[in-house]
Amino acid sequence: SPTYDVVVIGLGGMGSAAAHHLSSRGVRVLGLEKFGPVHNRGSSHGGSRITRQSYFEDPAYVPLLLRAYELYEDVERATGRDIATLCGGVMIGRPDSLTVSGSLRSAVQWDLPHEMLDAAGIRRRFPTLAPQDDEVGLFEEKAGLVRPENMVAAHLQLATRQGADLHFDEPMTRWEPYRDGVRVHTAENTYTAGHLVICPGAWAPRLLTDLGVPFTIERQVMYWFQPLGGVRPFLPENHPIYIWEDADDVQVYGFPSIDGPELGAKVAFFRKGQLCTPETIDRTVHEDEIRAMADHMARCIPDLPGTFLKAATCMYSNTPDEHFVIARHPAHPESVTVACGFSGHGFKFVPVVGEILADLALTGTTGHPIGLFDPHRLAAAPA
Ligand code: PYC
Repeated sequence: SPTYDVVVIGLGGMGSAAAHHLSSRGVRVLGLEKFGPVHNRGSSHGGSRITRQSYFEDPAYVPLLLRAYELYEDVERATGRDIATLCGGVMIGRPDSLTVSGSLRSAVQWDLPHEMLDAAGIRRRFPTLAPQDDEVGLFEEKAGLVRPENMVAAHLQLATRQGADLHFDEPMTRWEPYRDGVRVHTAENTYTAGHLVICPGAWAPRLLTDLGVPFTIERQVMYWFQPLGGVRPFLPENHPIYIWEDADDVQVYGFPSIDGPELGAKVAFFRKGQLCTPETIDRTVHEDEIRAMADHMARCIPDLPGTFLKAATCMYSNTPDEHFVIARHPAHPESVTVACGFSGHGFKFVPVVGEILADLALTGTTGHPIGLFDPHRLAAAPA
């Protein structure tokens, strides 16, 4: 059977970056993906993902973001693809909301450039935004968006250029320990390798049954609206990305108009989707969902929900604490590395996760600070 140093399972955001970083270090890499290249069946599609550094989830993410930003530029330079647009971003809510207070905590702890705006300041700076009088915003000029399809395509292109074998429409059916490494089976072939890197996305509950992490897979909907009066005020030179938390802790996030006037601008709820599986997800977006989003946005960006244009679904793979899992697999520490549970906020980290996975697969350790992502924190307590 064909032999590799490392087999990477899943060539979405994380797996494509792992294939790139591993092959850039001269090892023989096989990537296996159950769908085609740059597909829209998982969590790495939809044209845009937020990127930001004043990270409300935890200041421990900040050094990884600083490295991710460097790598966006490397990938852009190496492929000529448009990866990141740093149009600025504003995190809005009451001062004690997680979105605002958590962002401020990271900004202060890491001395990141930022500006606090009161409601009048937000309205003055960004006339499309209509905050309540008791809402404030943390503005970060280095926030913006990354383009998921371009990022995945770029990493696949670089991995191929560096000699990786990437097989699409070839799902892994099972794997087993074999000699000092692993044996990986597909319907077409059996491969042996020294190490396996599993980047399962929403397929984590099925592919990582022995990890001990109770993942929940959540259906999410992205909406595109044509703003009243057209996209001009929504172009990236005029409009930031935003995450906006209301008094009921509901967060929405949205983007400037980046894909041409006919595609308007994209907005989505952050979390609160229905539980699903990749096999059973309802990919139809229903009238009542569209109305709920239009009504919500009418209160904060009144011009945005002019005309509904289109919607698409994707999936979050949540861990109980919404922090990632990136580690050697506790049950197979010599032969398997995992990256999963990105909980709806992982895509911006794609290039640095690729670098970390290459470190872990090849040396068992990394210089990046990944203590927060240890799966042992989530192991079920003994009964
Ligand atoms: O990763 O910044 C993020 C994000 C916001 C909403 C969904 N993901």
